[in-house]
Amino acid sequence: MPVSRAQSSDSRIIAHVDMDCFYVQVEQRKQPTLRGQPTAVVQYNSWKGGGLIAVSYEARMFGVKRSMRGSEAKEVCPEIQLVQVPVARGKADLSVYRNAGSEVVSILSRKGRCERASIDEVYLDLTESAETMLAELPPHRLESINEEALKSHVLGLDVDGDNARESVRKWFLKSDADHRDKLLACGALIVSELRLQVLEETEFTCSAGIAHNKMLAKLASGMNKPAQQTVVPFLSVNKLLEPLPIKKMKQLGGKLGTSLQVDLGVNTVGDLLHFSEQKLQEHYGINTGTWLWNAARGISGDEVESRLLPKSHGSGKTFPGPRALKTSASVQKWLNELCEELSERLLSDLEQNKRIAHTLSLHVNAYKLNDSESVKKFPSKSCPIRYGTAKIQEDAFNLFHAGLREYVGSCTIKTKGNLHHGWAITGLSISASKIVEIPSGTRSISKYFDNQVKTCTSEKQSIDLFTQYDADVSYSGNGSYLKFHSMCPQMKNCEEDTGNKHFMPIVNQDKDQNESKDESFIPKSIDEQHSSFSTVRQQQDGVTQDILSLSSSGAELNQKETKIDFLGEETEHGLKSKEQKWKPYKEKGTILRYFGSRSCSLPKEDHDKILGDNKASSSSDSKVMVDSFFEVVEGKLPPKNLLPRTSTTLSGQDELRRTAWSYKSDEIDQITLNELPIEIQAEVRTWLRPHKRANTMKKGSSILDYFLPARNS
Ligand code: TTP
Repeated sequence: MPVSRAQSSDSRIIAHVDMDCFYVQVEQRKQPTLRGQPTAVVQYNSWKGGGLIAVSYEARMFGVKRSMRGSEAKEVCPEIQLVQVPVARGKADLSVYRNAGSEVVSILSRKGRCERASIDEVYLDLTESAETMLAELPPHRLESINEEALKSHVLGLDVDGDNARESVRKWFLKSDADHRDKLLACGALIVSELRLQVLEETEFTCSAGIAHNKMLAKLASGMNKPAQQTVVPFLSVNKLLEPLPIKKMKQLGGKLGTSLQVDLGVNTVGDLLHFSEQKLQEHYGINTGTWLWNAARGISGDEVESRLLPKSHGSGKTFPGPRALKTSASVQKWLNELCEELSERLLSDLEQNKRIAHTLSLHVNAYKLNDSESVKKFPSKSCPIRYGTAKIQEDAFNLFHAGLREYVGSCTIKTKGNLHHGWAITGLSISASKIVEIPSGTRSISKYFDNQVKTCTSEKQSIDLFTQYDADVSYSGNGSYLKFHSMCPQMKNCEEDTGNKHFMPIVNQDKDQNESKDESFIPKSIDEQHSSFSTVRQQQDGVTQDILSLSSSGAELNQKETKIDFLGEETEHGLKSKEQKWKPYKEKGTILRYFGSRSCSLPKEDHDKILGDNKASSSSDSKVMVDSFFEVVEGKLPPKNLLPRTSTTLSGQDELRRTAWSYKSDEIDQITLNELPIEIQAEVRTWLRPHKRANTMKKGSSILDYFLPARNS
């Protein structure tokens, strides 16, 4: 349900920019001979020429539509050029389009707060730039208005048929215009310039809407396409909204819109104006009622979020008709493909943007054989993400089985060999959401040490190490243990499941929006589905259990021990190893040298050599610690004689990791902290501040509950 937000000023200048026939433009840039020709991009599945997913404006003139298949398009437009979407892993590979979208975003973000809303759509908050322009060089003082701006459509403006541009020029130059209109005129000029820059730098055209809020800007951007922009002055809002079919409004395309039509007889936004706020609240609750009342009047307080990167990553595939998946093995095969792609994208997001995702979700479309009347949906499932392809694959498959159990009932899942009983899968989609930036602290600390530790032979390695370290610190169980081991720079090497479970505690976040156009099969509202899986524990200290219950190889894990890593419980082992942990500090004296010693420790070749030689290390303790870090990274256990001496009473890799990479923050000597630059000190203290976490876990709210046998089994 939409939520009414505090209204913000109607003097904001918001733009919505939408690329024109985006995938086609990307393909035309690759093959310039396609420019100006009727062209369409078709899906991977080549049945009947493949389904059209993007259609050029030239092809639209012949009546070609997105709903057609290639062969139908050929019938209405024989000269149409059909380009197949790139393919990888037996499915559409959208990376070229995503990257092209990023190019555009980087240009549009030059003039104001920028929110990437989908693969080819962006919202911009240009209020500040417009105000500056109005104060310094308002449009009426400009010598000329650029041609692109003069092609603007200004809603409500009386245009003189043949001389529309002259009418628009007068609107831009009107010195006694309403303040809001003057700001809009500035916004329109800025957007026209940005669109020209996009064209110049990327060769892509786009269309835009410029208004006082996101809702109106989005409505306007689609009104005049391609390569044009539409301005919505305050006084034209009602004229724009009244005739609009109710389902065309953002957030009213689904159930709520249908309910308005069916229950209240509302077919256009104008119809909605007849209902009082109170009446709407009676029907839909206080928040939604108020939201509807406002929306009908073009009032929306939604802010443009500052986000240049996608909020989630997803990979999906449909299996229509005879291609429906009917065996567990075939589901697993495809899930593996999808997870591999997802994992690669997560890693590149981590490497390029220093961002980590926290929630893995599986969405499935299915039907029951011999039960055509069943309307039960395959439930969507989520769990905390563990990085590494093999782990994501394992968790995704377990989520599938958890969903299947609910969908068909555990009694009917019995399989005989590879044969299933009673279900067919027509769509699979795996997504990663709740993506957060690794807090900037370590990144600037990394930069700091990057400059400081010039003698280091493996500087890059050390920086990576710090970055991962911070990722883990930020979400560690009780906030007082800093850990290095949960994520590793050479994440790819962690993929084989070695029994070293690298857990990612999850954090609560606002609901996400997925990039709905981004995948061949991504259910519309991942978020609704996330929320349907409300029993996923949204608290950090439950993660271990949750994942244990998901992991089919859970036997490899000692739940209690893993918890120690997260919760910082002090076991006998933990206490023993503490002495060892602090030795480098005492010996080296300062945090600076401590970090320096870590970063300068072992280049990878030396490390390999030491392992290869299987010799006891004569290096310092900190060197041993780096050795063990590499072991964890690579999923190998080092020769016993490379283990720190104090850990000989421990066994296995968990002990090794704990010995090497955990220490208690309250033992850090303030004097050593004081040796760091002021800004770094502040950041380090932020890490060290104990995080208070509410105990929000409800009884019966663990993933574990999903894996208990169904009651009726
Ligand atoms: P849209 O912005 O909806 O459409 P478009 O850019 O092709 O055309 P328009 O000029 O009318 O905006 O979608 C952006 C891209 O997303 C589109 O080029 C292809 C892809 N897409 C799909 O793959 N499947 C879909 O169902 C839709 C709607 C889009």
